Amino acid sequence: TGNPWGYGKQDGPSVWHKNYPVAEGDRQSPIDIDPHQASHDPSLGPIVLNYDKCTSIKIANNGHSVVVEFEDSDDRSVIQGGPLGNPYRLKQFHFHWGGKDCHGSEHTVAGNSYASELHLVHWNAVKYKTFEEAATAPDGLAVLGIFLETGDDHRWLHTITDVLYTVKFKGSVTDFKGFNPKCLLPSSLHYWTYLGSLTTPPLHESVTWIVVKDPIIVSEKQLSKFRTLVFTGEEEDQRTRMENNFRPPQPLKGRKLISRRV
Ligand code: SG4
Ligand code: ZN
Repeated sequence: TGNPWGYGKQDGPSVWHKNYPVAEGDRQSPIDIDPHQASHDPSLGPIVLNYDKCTSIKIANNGHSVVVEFEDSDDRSVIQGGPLGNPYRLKQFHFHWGGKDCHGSEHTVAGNSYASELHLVHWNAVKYKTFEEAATAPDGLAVLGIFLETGDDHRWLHTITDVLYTVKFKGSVTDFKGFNPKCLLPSSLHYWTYLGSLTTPPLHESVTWIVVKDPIIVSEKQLSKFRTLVFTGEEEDQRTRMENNFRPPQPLKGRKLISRRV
């Protein structure tokens, strides 16, 4: 459907507003998180992840990122608590990353980027019938953001990086069953939360963002495997490496950023 968009000079974040005017809206994401601006809300509870019987189905290259999709016909895998009024179902997770380790995350913290950011996308199946319906509603989606920082090898990320060669090209899909994303989360889930949007077109202002403060550590070698993917399809002559698939921070426009410590 619709208009081609990407992360290049011609089709990147700076021109998205031409086809998607909401790009200049009042609750766009990502943002720069200024920890000193965040108000601490003692009534905000912990995030609870119920991913125990988690059913991943497949991994795919959609031409913008690598996505792991989940069976979401019931409440087997949900996020609840924190700012959320009810459980939200896990639909998929994907990553954003840079061409170099000095950038790649979408959210920044006090102006600093991480090498990559993992997004676990959930939808409000209590209020809405389908993901598509939820994706346009102000309280339709909840995305859990996890920063990736380079250091030692991550014990579980290889489960994903080992299959990336099977989804090198846009449109490729591989079975990926029984993966529980809990293994990719840091031990503490202290977070910042604010109301925002999808960070890619159609940029719907439907996301309750929950950005986890502690990063996970992954090696440069593990991260470099993401850069073996390409944005383009197998038949296309021009191959462009999939990297720098992140949107830069957008204006806060008076929004409140709330922090949850222990
Ligand atoms: C990435 O492009 C994902 O591949 C998309 O997932 C996702 O779209 C998009 O990012 C925006 O999500 O958490 N970064 S974000 O705001 O989840 C949606 C798919 O296209 C609608 C499956
Ligand atoms: Zn994302």
